[in-house]
This record gives sequence, C-alpha cells and structure tokens, in this order.
Amino acid sequence: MRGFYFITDTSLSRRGIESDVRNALKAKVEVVQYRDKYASVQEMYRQASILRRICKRALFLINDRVDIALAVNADGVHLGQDDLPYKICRKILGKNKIIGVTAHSLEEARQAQKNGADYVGVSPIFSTSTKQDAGKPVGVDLIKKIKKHLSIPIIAIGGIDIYNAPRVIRAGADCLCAISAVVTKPDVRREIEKFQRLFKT
Ligand code: 3NM
Repeated sequence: MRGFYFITDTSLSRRGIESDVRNALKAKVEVVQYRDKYASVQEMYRQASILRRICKRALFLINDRVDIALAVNADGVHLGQDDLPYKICRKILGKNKIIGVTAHSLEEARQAQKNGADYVGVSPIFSTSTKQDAGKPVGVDLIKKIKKHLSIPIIAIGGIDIYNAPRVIRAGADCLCAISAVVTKPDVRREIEKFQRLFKT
C-alpha cells in the first residue's frame, strides 16, 4: 500500500461520492473506502454496490460495517476502536479479506498488529472538523514511533492538506488520507494527483 487512500464523504462532496470515486481512480489511488455515518443500511448497501462495481482495480473497503462488506463482496473493512472487535470481524470475514484498524497510540497500534490487522490507521494527525469525535491530534511523532515498532503499513488521517502532507510522508506514513482537502475542491482528481506526486519525490 502506498500513496493516497481515498475515503468518501457524502456531506462534504461537491459532485457526489460516485463522481469523487471515479476521479480518485483516475488519480490512481490503490484504496477506496466507503464511509457514511448517516445513511440507512439500505442506502449504504445501494451506494456500496455501485462503488464496488466501479472499483475494479483498487481495493474497496467499507468503514465499520462488516455486513455491508459481505453483502457487496468488498475487499475488506476499516474498523475504529469502538467498532466490532477485530477478532470477531476476522472470524466473520475470513483470512482473505483486508482489515484495517484505527489507532490513536503506540499501544493500540501494537495490539492491532498483534491481532493480525493488515494495516493501521493513525489518527487524527492534526486537528480536523470533518470528524467531530476525532479526539486530540497525535502529531507526526506518533507516525515515527509506530513506524519504528510495526511492520504493517501505516495510513495517516486527520487534518492533512497539501501543505502538511510532506511532513506526514517524511515521518513514515505509507499512505495518507485527506477528505476535506480534496472533496470540497472543484477538481478532485487534480487535488489527489498533487498528493500522489509527493510520494514520488
Ligand atoms: N477519521 P479531513 S479523522 C474519517 O481521527 C476520519 O479517526 C479520523 O478528514 C480519525 O481529512 C477523519 O477532512 C476525517 O481532516 C478526516
């Protein structure tokens, strides 16, 4: 895993999440995560089915919902610390699906790797208004610390924009996600490509 990790946001999107995902794929993202904290289960299923069909070459993950992931044959799920426990999700999904876990500390990251998580999401790096309950920023130092102790990929998220992204990458993030910095802009593809270029320098 390397480069920009795309996460949908229905309320911030200018042109809708389907258009955003198509643009993210044109910008060659390797991972697309469907995240919607407000949609009904039926709406989630409908949206996720559409995105599943679009994401042929990228990994398609679902935030939180193992049931939706199974229903649309997604490639895996992303779990927060308050979601279903990792071990239960692994049992339900089987060993071939991807499970990523959010960590706010070195201890949580270590536990995630020990459990068998495929990657760890480190968050929130900086302060963000996109997720109300994101908690206190952990800063790029936590990325450095986790990089030293873990071997699974690190995905950085929270308050990242094109200006602070170089620090995030230098700290050791394998991927980064920026939501408001891309989906609120008129040209989503171009914004993501700016981040993608940072990984090549
Ligand atoms: N998770 P933006 S912060 C989806 O802290 C999400 O776990 C977070 O949006 C966490 O790039 C976040 O606009 C939103 O700050 C990130």
